[in-house]
Amino acid sequence: MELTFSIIKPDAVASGHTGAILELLEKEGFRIRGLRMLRLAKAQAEAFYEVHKERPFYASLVTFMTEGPVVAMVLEREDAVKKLREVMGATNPANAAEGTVRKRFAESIERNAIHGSDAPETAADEIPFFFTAADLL
Ligand code: FUP
Repeated sequence: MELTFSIIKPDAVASGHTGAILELLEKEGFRIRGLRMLRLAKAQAEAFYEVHKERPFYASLVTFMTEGPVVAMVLEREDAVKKLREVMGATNPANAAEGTVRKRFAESIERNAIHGSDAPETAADEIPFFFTAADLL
């Protein structure tokens, strides 16, 4: 079993899609090991997306990620990282496959409903941003 990290982003929480996304993830075989609703502080969003610091969309992405509550979660499944990326769909919802979270719920390449770690090493870095070992049940 593998762990991955995911965030239901402010667009999807505000539009009332939290429940539908959690249901889709559970139906795809993910077990929810940790779950928290929170509003990111600017410094938290900046740190979380530090890898994109030099990209032209960084400031706008940070503003978006702090505009309202998000739902952060730790998910467990066989091949969790790769499977979550499949279930999320392409970064740009215009390119996302039918049935994926982004095809169903994303508004744009920026307001794209969900984050998922892109590698097991990334998940190991991202999980401790929001969860301690004792939080994972
Ligand atoms: P992903 O892993 O699919 O979330 O995509 P990336 O790591 O490439 O990008 C992280 C986030 O940056 C995306 F979810 C949305 C945002 N982004 C933009 O706003 N514009 C872009 O051109 C690319 C990414």
